[in-house]
Amino acid sequence: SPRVVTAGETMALLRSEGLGSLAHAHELTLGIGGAESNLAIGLARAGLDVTWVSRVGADPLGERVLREIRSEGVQVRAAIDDAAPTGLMIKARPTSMTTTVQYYRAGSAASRLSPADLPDALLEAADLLHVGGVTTLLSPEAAATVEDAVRRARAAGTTVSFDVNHRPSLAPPGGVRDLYTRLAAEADLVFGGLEELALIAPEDADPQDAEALLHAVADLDRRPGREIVAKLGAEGAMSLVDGVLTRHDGFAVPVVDTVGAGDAFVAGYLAARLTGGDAQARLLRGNAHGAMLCMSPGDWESAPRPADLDRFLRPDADPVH
Ligand code: KDG
Repeated sequence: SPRVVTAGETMALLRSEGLGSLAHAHELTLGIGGAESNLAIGLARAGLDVTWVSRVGADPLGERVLREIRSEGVQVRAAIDDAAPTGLMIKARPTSMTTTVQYYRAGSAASRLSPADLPDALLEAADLLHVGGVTTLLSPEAAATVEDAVRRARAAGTTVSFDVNHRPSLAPPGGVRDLYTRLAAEADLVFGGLEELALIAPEDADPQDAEALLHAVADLDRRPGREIVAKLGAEGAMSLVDGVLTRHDGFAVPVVDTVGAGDAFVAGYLAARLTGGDAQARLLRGNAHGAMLCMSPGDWESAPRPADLDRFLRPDADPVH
């Protein structure tokens, strides 16, 4: 099956199950989360061959991160860094309608990701490299790692996928427009929400106009076959490929937690693309993976296997299997 490589930070994740401020929570549940490993797990469950590159601290949380990701069938190429800790993230639900995320990741092991962490020949042998904006915000070295990975992949003819996946709270004072625009121009696939696409479109672009944004991002580099995909949340998604616009409505589901849905969308989209699905099939599968992720609290745990996806898409079919 096609080989995918991705790189990024995965943190230990503490989540309060109850409602209310962390100032009064008594219990937290321990898990893990990270945009690129969320995606890698989604692809592994879809049956694809996927490698995740990272760095964790020489600590029990790092051990937890690596064990969980490995146990999902993702190939892990992670350095264990004894000079920096594994990052941490805390998710709380102050009210039934709000989720907050707090990071303890400055100076983390993964923020020390460097171009030398990308194993020789790995990108060259892959079919697709996936990177995201958040990694570029961890440190200048992590940003250089992403740029180097993209350069190496392109030189080898490996398809490059870029999810803008911006985190305003981590953005440097100088802004991100130049770096994101450069990565988007080099990428064969670009994913983003409307506000994220507006970050890489010309500054006068209307952030409400999905179609105009898709065209603006496509115009960053006009080589044929580039796919620009707008993630529209509950509304579904829209793609522009060689001037052809395709749209697919989202699935209406009861939402528990949207964190991780964007990563699940990209995993579904890429899984369909790598297994020969057309533009409609890619958007449909992206939407389905995203919707399924929203129905339970974890950032990746409800990523579907093919049988789960089948049951979701055909809820009236015989449940016995
Ligand atoms: O996209 C989901 C992610 O937000 C989460 O799992 C952790 O990578 C993460 C981040 O930086 O927020």
